[in-house]
Amino acid sequence: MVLENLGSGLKHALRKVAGLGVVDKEAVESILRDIQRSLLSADVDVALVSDLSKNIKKKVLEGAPAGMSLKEYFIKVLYEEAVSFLGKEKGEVPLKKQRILVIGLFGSGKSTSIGKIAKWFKTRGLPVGLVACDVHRPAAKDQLRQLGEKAGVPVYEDGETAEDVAKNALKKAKEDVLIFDSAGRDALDEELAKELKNLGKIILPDEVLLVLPAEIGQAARKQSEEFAKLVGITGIVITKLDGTAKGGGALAAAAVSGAKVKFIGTGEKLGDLEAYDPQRFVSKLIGYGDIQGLLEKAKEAGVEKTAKKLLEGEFTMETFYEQIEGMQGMGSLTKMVDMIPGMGGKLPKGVLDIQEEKMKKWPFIITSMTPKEKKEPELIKTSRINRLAKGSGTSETEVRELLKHYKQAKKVMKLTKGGKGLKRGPLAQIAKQFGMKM
Ligand SMILES: Nc1nc2c(ncn2[C@@H]2O[C@H](COP(=O)(O)OP(=O)(O)OP(=O)(O)O)[C@@H](O)[C@H]2O)c(=O)[nH]1
Ligand SMILES: [Mg+2]
Repeated sequence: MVLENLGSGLKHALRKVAGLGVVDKEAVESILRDIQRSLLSADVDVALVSDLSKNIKKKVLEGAPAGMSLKEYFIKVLYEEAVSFLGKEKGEVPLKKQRILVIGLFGSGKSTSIGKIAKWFKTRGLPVGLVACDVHRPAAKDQLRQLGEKAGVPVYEDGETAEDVAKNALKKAKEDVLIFDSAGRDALDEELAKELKNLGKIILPDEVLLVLPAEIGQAARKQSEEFAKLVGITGIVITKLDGTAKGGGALAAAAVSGAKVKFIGTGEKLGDLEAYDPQRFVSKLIGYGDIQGLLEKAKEAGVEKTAKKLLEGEFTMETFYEQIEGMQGMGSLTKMVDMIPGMGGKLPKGVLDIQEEKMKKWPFIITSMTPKEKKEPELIKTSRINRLAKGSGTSETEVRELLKHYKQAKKVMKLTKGGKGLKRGPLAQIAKQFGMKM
């Protein structure tokens, strides 16, 4: 199993969150300690672990956006931070005509990966050719020939030097995707850098993929940065993720090195290769269904955008409108209150019903406003109030009430810009604004 330890560590943490009674500072810290332990045992750099914990803690303690319980938000933050930690973006592999040069130190898995990548492109309908530019080790050409046979693709190997092999192949080969093997070394010394640069000048590769074995853990960062500086790389292949507990460290290190991981190798067979997508990877690692369901719930409410704006301190009638909409999207205000820890059941029923009835008309009033009025509701005075009431089929009193609530909300948001703590966070303030207590 790939990254078994890290996967079970994260799963354990998520289960713990789900089972929490109250999400307070202590609970958050205790769960973060568990996560730190499992990251450190996966050889993740201590500084990265510390940054990750700080990020998660900050986000969770700022409070959940409207429409989400804090527990759900905690899970969402854990998931998103894990994705960003292990790679942020997907390493796109275009399905087009291209030349790929594969480089890396001794035994990192270059040749094996080339066989796998050949199969990967072939299965997707592109003709592939392999070029045996490792001329240092006598058995290297034999190995590549065997890999080519297994993958069902031709191998070009004529020539004494690596440069000659490349030149001959470029003259002869007609395949869309050409993958060039190269010789490994114990270290990235000047000799290797020179050879790879020369090879690069002849091949003019679209991609230079650096192969790193997962067992080097956090050293992946340094190696990737050195290769990037000396010879230039366009992406990384992490191999042998099946055979080490240090894979998490290698992926996290690659993610901060600035180069994207394009493929991961998860075994010795030709099929043991995946185009790397951190989101899919983490989802698989911790159980796809749970996370997806949660994220969809968050999306439905459309609260993410609003929450962000609120946290940035931007507050207009539009933001206010999105808040109201987000709440109605979640069903009803009553339901939302039930989801907020510490709030459920605490309110006399009637209070909420009235608020909800009133709120239902607000979107009509707001949509009758001009863009300028939405941006600066302060402009809305007597004659405009009359117009808005008529335009939205409401009364002037109802328009005034909306404006009053908007003003109060804006005041609260200003006071709590970057609001701290659960009880004073934006969600609590919004709740208070609608007559609820936290
Ligand atoms: N378990 C596992 N083994 C792998 C993986 N990728 C490569 N290997 C093994 O690692 C060893 C070295 O692989 P090669 O492909 O020969 O490595 P190389 O970088 O071409 O080596 P040199 O050409 O000698 O520098 C072989 O025994 C492979 O079977 C992987 O993803 N998982
Ligand atoms: Mg090799």
